[in-house]
Amino acid sequence: MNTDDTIVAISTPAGRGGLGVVRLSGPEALRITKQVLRRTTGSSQEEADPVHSLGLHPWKVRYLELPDEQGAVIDRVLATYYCKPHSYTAEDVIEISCHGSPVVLQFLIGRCLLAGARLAEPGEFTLRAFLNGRMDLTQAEAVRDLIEAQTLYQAKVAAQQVEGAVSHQIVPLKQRLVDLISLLEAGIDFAEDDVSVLSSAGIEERLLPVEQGLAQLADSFRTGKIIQQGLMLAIVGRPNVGKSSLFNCLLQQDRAIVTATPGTTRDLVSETVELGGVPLRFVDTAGIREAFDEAESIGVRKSYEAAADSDLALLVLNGAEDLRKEDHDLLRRLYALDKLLVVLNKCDLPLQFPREQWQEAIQKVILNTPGNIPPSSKNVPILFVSALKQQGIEALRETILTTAVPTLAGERESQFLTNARQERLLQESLEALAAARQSLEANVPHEMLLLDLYNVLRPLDAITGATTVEVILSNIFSTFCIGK
Ligand SMILES: Nc1nc2c(ncn2[C@@H]2O[C@H](COP(=O)(O)OP(=O)(O)OP(=O)(O)O)[C@@H](O)[C@H]2O)c(=O)[nH]1
Ligand SMILES: [Mg+2]
Repeated sequence: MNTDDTIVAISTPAGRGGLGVVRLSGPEALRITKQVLRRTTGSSQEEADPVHSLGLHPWKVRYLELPDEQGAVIDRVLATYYCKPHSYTAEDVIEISCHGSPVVLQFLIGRCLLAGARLAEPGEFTLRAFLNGRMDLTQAEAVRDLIEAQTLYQAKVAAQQVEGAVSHQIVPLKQRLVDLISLLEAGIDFAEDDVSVLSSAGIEERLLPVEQGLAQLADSFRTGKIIQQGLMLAIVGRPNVGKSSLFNCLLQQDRAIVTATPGTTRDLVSETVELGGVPLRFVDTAGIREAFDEAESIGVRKSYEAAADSDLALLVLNGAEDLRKEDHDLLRRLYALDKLLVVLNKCDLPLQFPREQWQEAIQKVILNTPGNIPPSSKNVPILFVSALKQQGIEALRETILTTAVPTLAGERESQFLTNARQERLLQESLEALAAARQSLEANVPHEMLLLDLYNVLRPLDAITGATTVEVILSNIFSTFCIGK
């Protein structure tokens, strides 16, 4: 793809609106604009400056006309000139705000193409910004995340990354690594000079903060991924305990059918809501029991699958009845999967046991499970609610968030890694770092160790941008007094 020419595109979404914006970027942006727009009729023509014949000055908005081939006015527009290099793409950029009519916008695009512009490829404005050094890859990727954000929280995290939050964490670590590489390279290249050779302990000491920093950032992806992709929560339990009622309550809409007949819900019903900035997909499921017919038995199988696929399962129990065999079974299974949150429903009715006894009874079922349950296990959270009376729902929402996204409350947004590509590269870098450590322990020559360290560096380069040989060379020469 040519990146020296001038590109044009409609920057606002397809369809009709109050405004529609056409954007031009490239060396010919100004000339093309002069060819397609003109001063408003009746405006003073005194300013005969040939360069600014439209009166377009950097950073100024200009009221202009878009005429057709015969000179008739199609639209009156506002044009803004962003002079290079201080524009989004670091090229000359002109933004033309028209009225948001698709035919007008298409006409303007057609005129720009005739005047020598080329239609921009998807993402090309941001690609040019990247190629021209206006932003690094993490920032360019965050622009896409910002545009695609579905919650305000996602937008906030993305906006911080557009500002370079990810790079700000990676670049200093990379710098330490490059410094270490430079030291080792210098030790090899200038062995006969008095450059001191690093000891293994010295190398180890320099690697450690890099490893810790990278590992911490990679870990933050667990939370970042939740912010980006949201969570899936399955609502499971035996028939008639109030799963669909609870589902409707959490969504604040009458989405699933509720009846007094056990076995009402047959299929999975799912809906997404936002909670604390995190998109949560709740899935209502068929009540689990020995099925009466084929449809129900398929429904029950789907319930188990939903529980297995979920990030957290809300096990609904009927507080007005004793625990049954199905409850025992679900408690054990979900606890073993580490996905269990118990919701004791129908608390508006007289409870079968007082609240403390419920805790004990449930804990007993879980601990009586032979096998892999650790004895030190903490109490399972139990929420007492009434889906019918909408009681205890707010506390349930809070518990869902703190259980499923434990790190969210404490961390600053900028510390999250939300991008899967970046996380994979960080893991690659960490693997190479582990290999470097092994080489160090095996006392391999520094030439060999350097190969490992370059393997640590390469994935980081792919995240933020390349470290060239010149950078390492100039680093060597600027930080050491080689003497000759
Ligand atoms: N008293 C009381 N009744 C409730 C409560 N929640 C649900 N119910 C009633 O319990 C019955 C079953 O409710 P559903 O929400 O359909 O139960 P379900 O678990 O989805 O049932 P299935 O889809 O058959 O598995 C209905 O008559 C509800 O009105 C509650 O908190 N208190
Ligand atoms: Mg139901």
